[in-house]
Amino acid sequence: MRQTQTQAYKQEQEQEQAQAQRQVLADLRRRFQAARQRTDRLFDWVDASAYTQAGIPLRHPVVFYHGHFDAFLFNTVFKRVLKQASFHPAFDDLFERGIDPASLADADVHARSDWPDRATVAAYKTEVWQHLEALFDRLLVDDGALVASARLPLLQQALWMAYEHELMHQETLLYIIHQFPHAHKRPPESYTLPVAGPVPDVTFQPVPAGLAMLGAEPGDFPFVWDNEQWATAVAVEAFSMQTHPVTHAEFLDFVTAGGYQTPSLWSESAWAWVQTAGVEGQPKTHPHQWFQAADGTWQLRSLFEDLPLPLSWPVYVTHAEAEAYCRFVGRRLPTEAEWHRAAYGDHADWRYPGGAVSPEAVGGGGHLNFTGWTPVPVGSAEQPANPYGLKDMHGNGWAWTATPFAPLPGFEPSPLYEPYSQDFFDGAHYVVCGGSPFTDAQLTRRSFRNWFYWHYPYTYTGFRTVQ
Ligand code: AVJ
Ligand code: FE
Repeated sequence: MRQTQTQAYKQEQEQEQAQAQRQVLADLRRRFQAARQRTDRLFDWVDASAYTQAGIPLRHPVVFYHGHFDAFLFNTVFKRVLKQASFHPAFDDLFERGIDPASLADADVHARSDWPDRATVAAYKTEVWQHLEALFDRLLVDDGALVASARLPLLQQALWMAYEHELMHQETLLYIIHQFPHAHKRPPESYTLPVAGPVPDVTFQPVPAGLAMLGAEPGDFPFVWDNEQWATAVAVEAFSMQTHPVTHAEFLDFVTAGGYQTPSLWSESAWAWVQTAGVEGQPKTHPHQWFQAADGTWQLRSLFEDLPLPLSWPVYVTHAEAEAYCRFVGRRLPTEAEWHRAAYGDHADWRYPGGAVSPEAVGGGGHLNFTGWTPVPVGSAEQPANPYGLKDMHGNGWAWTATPFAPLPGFEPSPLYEPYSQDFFDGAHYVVCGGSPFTDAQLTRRSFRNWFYWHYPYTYTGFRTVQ
């Protein structure tokens, strides 16, 4: 009697667990579908001639990214975890990994004239997608054995990984598309003229000494990348942080004061870079997306049109330029821990910006999540709560930190994707925090970490100073 009661209880528990499991999977399926709809729209913005061109000379052409999303999904979920045979091994390989070569000569090694055409890539994508839908059908409807199998946790991790990989590459794709001449792009119907706004005064907010929490505890989120493992408390001294990100107006002072011509403001390697990083290998004299019109006025190459430099928008620059600016004004970049302290204060329980409990709840705060097609005047977007009155901590541009990207204590490369983080623990990549207009809210969970190479000029990354 007792025995059967225990059994019944166990069975009931197992059923409940399976039910909860199915809900997580159903939620993930919805996320995938929404992400895919957005992805399809983004690729529609580029015309046929741009499709086979590299918007960024050191990167693959657009066609690579079109296939990469799906090759990554197929390789990770179906080949690695489910040990399924490939239906197109050549494409799985061709589209497997992006490139990050150091020079144009190295990039030539990867150059090829025989990229498959758009319809062929689209057919491959459709077939991978059918695999994914069939897998979700098995998981959600008719394959109890797979749901109960020991492989489920790894499978679920692989699915999340492919999903977040797609979200990240939506942003990559955006800053690549950004580089194409406007004639090759078609703005979405929702595109509206960018907004202007007042330039705020440069002010600072005190952030008291205390603990910053980096990384996640196991179980905090359904999925974290290897570099978020594991939670680490870092003691931070008191400091003051700039209320808003540095604006175009502030950075223009640096440009007109001769910042790009003053070696003492740059590290030795940054100065060497400035000497050749301009147009056609000339000295660099301004941020990547700026240019001077014939009458000398400063213009911004925005995603879909050129604009007179919007002075109230955040400036996007490399780490080298951000550091030079800091020397110019006698301030410095925050460390990763300082940035976290400033964003979350003593709110140990905040999982997402402003205490939101889910990425959906973040949707209403911060200029994030593809809600617009340009940056906005600093501090003008609806803001998630911040304990110190800081604006645009999340959204309107990633923020450089002074911290080289490095593992947290407890780091292990993920067996699903070993090189993901560890290839970049090289002292030349720096942590960036927050998010840009083209960052999905999913990627704003507290423990998420992003990074870029110190003189990579294309991303939607600015900075704010501390003192
Ligand atoms: C984490 C955004 C720096 O874009 O290079 C995508 C993400 N890695 N595919 C990048 C990534 C491999 C990565 N970042
Ligand atoms: Fe990738």
